[in-house]
Amino acid sequence: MSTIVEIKVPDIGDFDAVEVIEVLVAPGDTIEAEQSLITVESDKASMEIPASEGGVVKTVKVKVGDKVKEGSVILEVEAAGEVPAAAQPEAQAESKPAEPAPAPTAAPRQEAPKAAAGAAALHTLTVPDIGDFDEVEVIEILVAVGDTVEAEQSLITVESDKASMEIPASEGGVVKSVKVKVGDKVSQGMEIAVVEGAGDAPQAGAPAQEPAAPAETPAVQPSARAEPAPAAAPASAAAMASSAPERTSPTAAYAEAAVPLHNLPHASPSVRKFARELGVNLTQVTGSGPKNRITADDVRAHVKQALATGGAGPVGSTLPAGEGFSVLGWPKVDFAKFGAIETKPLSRIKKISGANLHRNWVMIPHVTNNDVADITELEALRQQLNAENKKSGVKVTMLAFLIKAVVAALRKFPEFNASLDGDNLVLKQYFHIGFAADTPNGLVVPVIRDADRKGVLELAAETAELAALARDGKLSPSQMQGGCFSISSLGGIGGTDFTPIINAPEVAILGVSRSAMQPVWDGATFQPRLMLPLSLSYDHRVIDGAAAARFNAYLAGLLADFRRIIL
Ligand code: CAO
Repeated sequence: MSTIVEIKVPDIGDFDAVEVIEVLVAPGDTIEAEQSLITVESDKASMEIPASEGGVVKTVKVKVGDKVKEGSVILEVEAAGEVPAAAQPEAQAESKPAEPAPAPTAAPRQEAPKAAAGAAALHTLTVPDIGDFDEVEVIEILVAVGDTVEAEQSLITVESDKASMEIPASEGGVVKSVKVKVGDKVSQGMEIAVVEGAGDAPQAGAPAQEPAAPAETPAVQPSARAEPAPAAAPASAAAMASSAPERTSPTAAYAEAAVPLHNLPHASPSVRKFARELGVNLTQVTGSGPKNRITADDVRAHVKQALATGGAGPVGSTLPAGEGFSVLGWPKVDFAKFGAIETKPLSRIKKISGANLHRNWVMIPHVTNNDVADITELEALRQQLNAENKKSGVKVTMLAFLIKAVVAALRKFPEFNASLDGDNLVLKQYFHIGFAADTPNGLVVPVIRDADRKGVLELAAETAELAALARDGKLSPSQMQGGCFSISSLGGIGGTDFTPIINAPEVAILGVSRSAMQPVWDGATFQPRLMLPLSLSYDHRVIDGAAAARFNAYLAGLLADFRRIIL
C-alpha cells in the first residue's frame, strides 16, 4: 500500500525566510532518502536540503525564489509500502535528523600569553564547531597576511559536495599568518590564522608567539558576535558530510558580517562541484539565475562556447583568473544556402599546426620589426657559387645564407636564442634553426641542428634534404624538435612583408619576403640594389623594440657584407 508523505524543511536554525535557489526534483521523479531536493541560500551560505525519506514525487510545493523555513512543505511523495497515513507524523518525525550540530559562530579563542599593557598579543583563530563531520575542503581564503580583520569577518570558505559556508573570525586583529591554503581539509579546532590583537600583549621580552593550547572555555566574545547563532542546520548535516541523517550548522555563514562579501562566484555547491569536475573557472561564467547566480546550464553553455571557439574561450582552468578570453562563438553558417560547396576535412598537419599557431598568436604579444637588407653582392656570390658547383648537385640557396647570418646575430643578441620558463629566461648555448617548409599537407618546421658548426654549402644541402623529407611526409619527430629560432622564407613565392607567428617556446622568428631591385640613394645618386625584406616578429615580453631593431639591422648588415660574419 502506498501513502502520500509531506517532506518538510527540517531544523535549519532559528532564522527563517531562506531563499530557494534551485529545485532539484520534479513530479514523477523517484527519490531516495537523503537525496537533495532543493538548494537554499542566504547571503553567505548555500545548502542542499535532503529528503527525509524516499518515494515517488507527486507534487513539488516550492519554486525558485520562494522563502522557506523549518516546517515549510517542500514536496509530497508517494512512499510505497509505508505505514498508514495516520502514522505519518510520527514516522516523519523519526526520520528527521535528531541531533542538530552546534553553530560555528564563534571559534574558541586560544589563550594568549600573559599580556603586558599596551603591547599586542597573538591569537590563533581556529575552526569552530561545524557539526560532527570533519575534513571539509577549503575552497577560498578570504584574508591575507597584513589584513586587519574584525570579529565575525569571514576568514575562509569551506565546502563539501552539498554545502558551502564561510568561517568567521572569533576575534579581530591584524593577520600575522594564515595556516591553511585552498585545497586543505579542515575540521573543528584546526588553526586558520594567527592575528595580533591590539591591547593584549605578550610577556615582556617574549617574542610574539603563537598560543599553544586552546582555552578551556570560549573567550568572551565581542558583542557583535554575541548574537545567538542558529542552533542547527538540518540540511548541512547530510549536506556537508555524508548521507548520514545528521545536521550541521551553517550558522556562522548566516551571521551578519562586518565586511562585504568577497567575490566568491554565486553558485550552489553542486554547481561548484560540477564546474570543478569540468575544470571551469566560475569567475569567468556569467550567471543567468536570480541575482546572477550561476546555474549548471550556465556552466554547460560556457563549456560549449569554449569548445566552439577552439579552446580559446573562457574555460580558464589552466589560465589564472583574468587571463581568459571571452569571445563570441564561431559563426555557424549554412554556406550551401548561397551556392554549391564541397566539405573537406583539414589535414592532420593543418589541425596540429593550426592549434599551435592559434595558441602562439593568442598567448604571445607579437610585434614585427620590418627592415631591408641589400643583398646585391650576396646574390651575385650565390649565383657564382652555383655556377661553380653545378656538378656537385647542391644548390646554394638564400636560405642557407640566412641561417648562417641568423646564427651570428643570435650570438650577438643571446636573448633571441632563449625561451620563457615562468619568470625565468632560458638562454641556449646551442644553435638549432628551424625553417618553415610548405608541403602539400600543410606547414612543417624542420630543424637544422648545430647550425653554428656548419658551412653554407652544408646548410644548403641539409635544408634541401629536410625540405624534401617534409614534402614527402617523412620527417621524424626528432627532425622537428629542439629549435631555437625559426625562419619562414616566402621569397621564392612573393610578397613584400608579412607577420610570421612565433614558434613557441621560441621568442622570435624571421620572415623573409621576395627580394626586388630598388633604387637606393648612395648620397650622390640612386643605385639599383637588390633589397631583401626582413620581417622579425618577437615576443615583446622578452625582447624590447630597440633590441629587435638592432637585431634586424645587424642581420641586414651581415647580409649586405657577408665578410663581416667572420668578425
Ligand atoms: N627573393 C627572391 N627570390 C627568392 C627568394 C627571395 N627572398 N628566396 C628564394 N628565391 C628564389 C630562389 O632563388 C629560387 O629561384 P631559382 O630557382 O631561380 O634559383 C626560387 O625562389 C625558389 O626557391 P626555393 O623555394 O626552391 O628555395 P628556398 O631556399 O628559397 O626555400 C623552402 C626553401 C623550403 C623554404 C621553400 O621551399 C618553402 O617551403 N617556402 C615556403 C615557406 C613557408 O611556407 N612559409 C610560410 C610559413 S607561415 O605559413
